[in-house]
Amino acid sequence: MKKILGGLAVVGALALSLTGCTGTTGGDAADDGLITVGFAQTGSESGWRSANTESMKAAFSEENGFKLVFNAADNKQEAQIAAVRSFINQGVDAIVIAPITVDGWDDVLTEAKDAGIPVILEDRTVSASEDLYASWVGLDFQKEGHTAGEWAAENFGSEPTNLVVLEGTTGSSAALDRATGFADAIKGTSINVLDSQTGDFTRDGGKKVMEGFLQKYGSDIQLLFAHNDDMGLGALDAIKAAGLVPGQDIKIVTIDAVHDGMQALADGEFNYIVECNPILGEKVAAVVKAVLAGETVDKATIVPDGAFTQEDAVELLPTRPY
Ligand code: GZL
Repeated sequence: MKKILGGLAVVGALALSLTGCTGTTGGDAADDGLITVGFAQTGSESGWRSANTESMKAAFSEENGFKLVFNAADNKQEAQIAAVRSFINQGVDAIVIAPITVDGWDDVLTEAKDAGIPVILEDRTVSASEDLYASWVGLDFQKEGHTAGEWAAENFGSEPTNLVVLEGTTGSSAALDRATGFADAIKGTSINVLDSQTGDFTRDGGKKVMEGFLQKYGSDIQLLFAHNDDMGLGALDAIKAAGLVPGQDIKIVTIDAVHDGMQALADGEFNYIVECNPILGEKVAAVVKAVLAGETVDKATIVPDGAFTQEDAVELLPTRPY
């Protein structure tokens, strides 16, 4: 009897795998009717990242038809690539990646393609060929940088002004494109870039690099551009420790508009913030479902951003969603 049951078990498994009900690769729903999605997040480096993760987990819920396998890579690309390989081996139905850096993705994206698992990028993007991913839901980082640079040019471009820059994660599309946009906007003005270094998008990184800038340039620094709020918030500690008043002695422009950044703006410690919307979950989930349904999707979906003054922050802070 045992032998026959074993035989029946083999036939059963064969039938299941042929009907694609085993959650195998190729976009079939898992046994429980849910779409299994592996999400490779960068890590938890900033307030923006926390809001983005919260948005993604809310959208990729069981109520919405998903089983989410989540990994945060501690801002290390090799860990993020390992997570994607693990998703491929698990035979998920789709993979979502918030790629830490633009380069280094061709091999693992090719492996996902060969396994028949579609990849959707969210937030940042990659330099790999577009045929290696189904779609990207993100933001116009170059425009964000340009908007910050236009504010700097309009307010400080006519007089010699010394600027320092806290760059985001080296090699990330957000840092690369924000730097390009900002530089374009201040070209031909009297703004002089004293120094520019990465703070890796973290508060601690921003504080440490700003401490170094202050030791080197002291009160010669008149303007700070931080690629995200968190590095700007870390810089506040360094500026105050140096006996200077942020927002007055050193004017500060940042990008993101997360709650703590908008609070610093309302308090007069930041002078201008360009928004970078982290609430991408619903759009990404809709793209995943469309791709798995075989629908044609746009290669890129860009979510719009705003920009805020100190007066805007006082008015908007009470009702901001993140
Ligand atoms: C931008 C995102 C950046 C944020 C940072 O879309 O990739 O990474 O600006 C975050 O706060 O760490």
